[in-house]
Amino acid sequence: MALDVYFSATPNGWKISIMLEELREAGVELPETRIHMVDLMAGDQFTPEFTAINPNQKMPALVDDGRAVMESCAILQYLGEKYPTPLYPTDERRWDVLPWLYWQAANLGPAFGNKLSYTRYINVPDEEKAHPLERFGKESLRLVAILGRRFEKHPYICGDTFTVADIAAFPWIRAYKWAKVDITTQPSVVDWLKRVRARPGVDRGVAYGVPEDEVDSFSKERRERYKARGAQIAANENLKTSV
Ligand SMILES: N[C@@H](CCC(=O)N[C@@H](CS)C(=O)NCC(=O)O)C(=O)O
Repeated sequence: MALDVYFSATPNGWKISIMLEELREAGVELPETRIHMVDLMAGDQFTPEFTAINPNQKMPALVDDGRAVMESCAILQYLGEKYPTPLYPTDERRWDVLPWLYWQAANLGPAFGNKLSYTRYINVPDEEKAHPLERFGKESLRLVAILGRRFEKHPYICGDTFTVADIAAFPWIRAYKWAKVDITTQPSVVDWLKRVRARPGVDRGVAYGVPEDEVDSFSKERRERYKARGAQIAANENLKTSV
């Protein structure tokens, strides 16, 4: 019995590493966990072996004793159900949490991801990307304001307890400078970010795949590498030739 996690050091990857560490922090004894680094620049996500695990050809993915699970938020739900802790209520209260997990997958992730991509990776003249930059920038700020309203009422997205909804949102909100989304317009979101970052499980989770001295601030070389990788993924040459 082992958990095989297919991982890269990106916001969607850190959702899973944070979940593993938060489960450990909550006292769960996980089976042997093997982390397989997915080199997105080398195109590992397009290999037949990886496609058999994740037909959508994206990282992260999980294989648990022969059961493959794709989509980061589905993996959070899978692990939450399999290893019950307050991170994911398995009774009726899961309906306080599940909609916010879907909210992250359908709203926050795509808006921040697109804003980041147009800001840093898509190499076209500024006037050609003015519309998507404005669209995804405004949408990201709208979503940050929604979170801001939540944190006026309680410390975490779904109430007084830290859950998988916080785990899903945290790595994207944490990338706000890289995506150039000014979350400081919502001080309660900045406070939440600090509150979540201070958790020992989160601290260990965000360290996966990154040198110790670059966990909270990437070196210039690493930023350049991410930019090159992002530009390559945004250009999607592999996809163009495979359809
Ligand atoms: N909705 C997916 C998104 C996964 C995703 O976009 N992963 C990116 C890295 S953060 C990826 O694998 N990109 C490679 C590619 O697009 O070729 C999830 O939440 O798991």
